[in-house]
Amino acid sequence: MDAQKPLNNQPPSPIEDTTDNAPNMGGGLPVIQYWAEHTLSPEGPKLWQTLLHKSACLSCAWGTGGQKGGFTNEVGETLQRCMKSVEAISAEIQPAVPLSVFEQRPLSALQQLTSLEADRLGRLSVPLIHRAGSDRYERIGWDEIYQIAESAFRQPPERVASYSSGRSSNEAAFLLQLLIRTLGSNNLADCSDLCHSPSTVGLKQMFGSGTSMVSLENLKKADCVVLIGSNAPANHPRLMNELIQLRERGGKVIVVNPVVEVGLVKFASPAFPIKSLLTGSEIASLYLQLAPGSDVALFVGIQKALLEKGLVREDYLQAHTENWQNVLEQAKNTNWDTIISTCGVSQTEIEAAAQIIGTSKGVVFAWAMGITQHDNGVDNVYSIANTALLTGNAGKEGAGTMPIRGHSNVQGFGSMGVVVTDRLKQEIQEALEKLLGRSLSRVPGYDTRALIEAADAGQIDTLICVGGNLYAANPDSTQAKRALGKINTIIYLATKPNLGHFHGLAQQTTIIIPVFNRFENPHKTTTESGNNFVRLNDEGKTHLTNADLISEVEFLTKLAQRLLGDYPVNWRKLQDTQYIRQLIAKTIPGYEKIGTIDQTQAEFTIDGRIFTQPKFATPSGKAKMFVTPLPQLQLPSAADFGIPESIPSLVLTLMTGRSYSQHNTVVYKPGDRYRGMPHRNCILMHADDVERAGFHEHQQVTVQGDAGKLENVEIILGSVRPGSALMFYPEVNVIFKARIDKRSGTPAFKRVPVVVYAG
Ligand SMILES: Nc1nc2c(c(=O)[nH]1)N[C@H]1C(S)=C(S)[C@@H](COP(=O)(O)OP(=O)(O)OC[C@H]3O[C@@H](n4cnc5c(=O)[nH]c(N)nc54)[C@H](O)[C@@H]3O)O[C@H]1N2
Ligand SMILES: Nc1nc2c(c(=O)[nH]1)N[C@H]1C(S)=C(S)[C@@H](COP(=O)(O)OP(=O)(O)OC[C@H]3O[C@@H](n4cnc5c(=O)[nH]c(N)nc54)[C@H](O)[C@@H]3O)O[C@H]1N2
Ligand code: SF4
Ligand SMILES: [Mo]
Repeated sequence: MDAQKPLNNQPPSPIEDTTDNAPNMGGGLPVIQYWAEHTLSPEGPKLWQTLLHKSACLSCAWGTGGQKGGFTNEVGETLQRCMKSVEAISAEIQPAVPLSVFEQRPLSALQQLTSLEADRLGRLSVPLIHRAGSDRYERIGWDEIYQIAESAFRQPPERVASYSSGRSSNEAAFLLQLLIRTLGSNNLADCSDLCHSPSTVGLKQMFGSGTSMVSLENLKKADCVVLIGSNAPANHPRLMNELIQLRERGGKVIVVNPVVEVGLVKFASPAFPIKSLLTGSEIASLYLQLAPGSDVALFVGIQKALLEKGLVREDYLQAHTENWQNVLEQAKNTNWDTIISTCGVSQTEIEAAAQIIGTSKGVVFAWAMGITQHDNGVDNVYSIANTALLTGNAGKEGAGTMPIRGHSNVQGFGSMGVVVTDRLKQEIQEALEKLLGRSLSRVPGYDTRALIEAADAGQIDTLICVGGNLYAANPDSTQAKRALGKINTIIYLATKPNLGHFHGLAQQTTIIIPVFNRFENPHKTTTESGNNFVRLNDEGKTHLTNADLISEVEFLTKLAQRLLGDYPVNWRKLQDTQYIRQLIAKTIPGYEKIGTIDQTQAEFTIDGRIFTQPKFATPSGKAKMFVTPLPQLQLPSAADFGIPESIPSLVLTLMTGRSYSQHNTVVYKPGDRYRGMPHRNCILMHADDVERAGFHEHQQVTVQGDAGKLENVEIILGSVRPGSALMFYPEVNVIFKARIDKRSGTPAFKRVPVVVYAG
């Protein structure tokens, strides 16, 4: 089916969309214009220097860059840096925030800043402290920092915690978990808890390995990609090159998304100036615009269609999987009406998808937040992987399951063991116990949501945040602020100021420690891409003059040494990061080659992750399949939100996510031109819904969830599925609490019930 033709009962594709000035394809000349503006500007030389620096791109986990040069991917193809990389670097090469900003502005003034304004203050360049009773941050010296930090961490282990975000290195991540675990705590919350945790949990149970089983090399051999719940044109732009090339070699792309993202219909890639840049390349061969949260129903439908068409590979299932009979039973017994009414996609379209999947030679199933950020996130992952297995598309070249990871080193953090107890690999646990000469604590530990709840209950004394923005990344910003405010001491390690530093203040002491970023660290570091490829990042230097920065590795080792002396390692020696790499080689399965990377400079694919044979890392070697109950997607009524019938209103399923120009909680530009949303306080709605409620485009409405409301929100018409809407985080996080997926701890950011009303 043609993606550009309107689908059954569905809104027209954005090609016909009349939204003011919205482009009719992703990428294209605006990207080149952005490149040109930035690389030719006064910051240009520094920007080029950084782009050419041998280190992995800061932005997403696609993992461009590294030893083969700043523009190279892991199979050696050049011209692979996208403008998101430039965006991220531009933010890091800003001048320092003048000290006067902190000395002269009370926190009440800094709290008025938007995310964009906070980021534009510049780079953090000196350590700062906020003491209870004071109305502002002030400069602090290192001796006092270490004294405060040391006494803050000398608390009962269950009352100390860390949070981390995947921009830092493997080396910092390894040290962080070693420090926290040696102290006897398992409270290692990480941004992945809010992100791909359902993928890790689900895939680990099914295949014995929680990451992508597809290498970039293998993706290039696929003839079909099913791209589910991902806005790759904005968030993983280099993946688009792979999709363009796949279409060119005759392959098919099936997109599954409640929003028709313009760049998934057509994308103009600067990497192919002649064939793609001006006219754009068609991406989706089939666009399935399902209801948010209904992916399990869609995939059970695809399984049913496969069964009915005789396209299920029973020989494969028999030989290489467990529990397949029950999965097939479920597909057989779930009737079409239930499937269609749940996901809202027609049987014809589901059958068309099944036909493509069942007859392609190699299918890669790739997904992002549209799949994981649901209260049945793990089921979503199972249902996709079940579909891969039913068609024999796991454990062979050019096929498999591929979670598209977020932050540039978020996967490295997981590999290094920055996870709560029940998600820690057995091998790492054993290696750490050997190193420590004792057992690790078996207390479960707090993941990110549990950490906020524990803090809110007054159960946390000390928190160290290695990057990130714990305050703004969480649902229910009011609760997040209150919870952080009950912690005695919070230590933030950060490169740039963000909302969390101003709103996430501890009860007694908040310290901000300015750190080097990846291309400035005085030592080599490593990172791991979402494709399981380990990058080596060269040492560098900062452009900041008179700055008092520290590396994350130096701070963590010094703190650890004060707290633990020489136990269980000589922490001071670890300031030379090659010793950390040697320790990693001995502790982390698949990472053996990192032990010699300083000598060989050889970047490598982690062993045991890429499956090109149907022999998986489970005890039996077989993939384990799981039955996936269909979700119940009822919405509350307006009355449940306390809105009387007399007020025109509409209850919708709100998806919350990123605009085109933001990196997570950090906004680079207010609008999203590809979705025609001119500023942050917009709601993207379908014309039918707007008409049904008696609203009109550009009207200002109130959007209310179960934790608060946003007023004067402008209605923008767009190609969202009727009954659903889209808004941007972090601003929207103030209005909802979010249900949590019990198995992974991940909040349902993509299915937030809200009521929209006039006034
Ligand atoms: N430029 C840039 N790059 C980034 C980031 C960034 O903020 N900016 N963030 C990084 C991080 S940490 C992450 S996790 C990734 C995020 O990358 P994505 O996952 O692509 O980002 P989101 O904006 O969360 O949007 C996901 C998509 O899911 C769709 N969706 C929503 N609900 C559903 C659903 O129920 N089912 C399906 N099938 N689809 C749904 C939305 O319409 C949207 O297109 O990007 C990484 N890269
Ligand atoms: N409503 C809603 N909420 C969401 C999501 C959603 O889709 N919808 N997505 C969730 C997802 S997928 C994620 S991953 C989280 C993101 O949550 P986080 O990872 O906690 O947030 P970021 O905005 O990525 O953190 C940005 C900050 O990291 C710091 N930083 C940058 N580089 C470095 C570095 O090299 N070292 C150190 N120490 N600090 C550095 C800077 O100070 C910067 O301000 O948000 C989650 N929240
Ligand atoms: S795709 Fe991701 S890793 Fe590659 S250059 Fe763009 S932002 Fe960086
Ligand atoms: Mo993420």
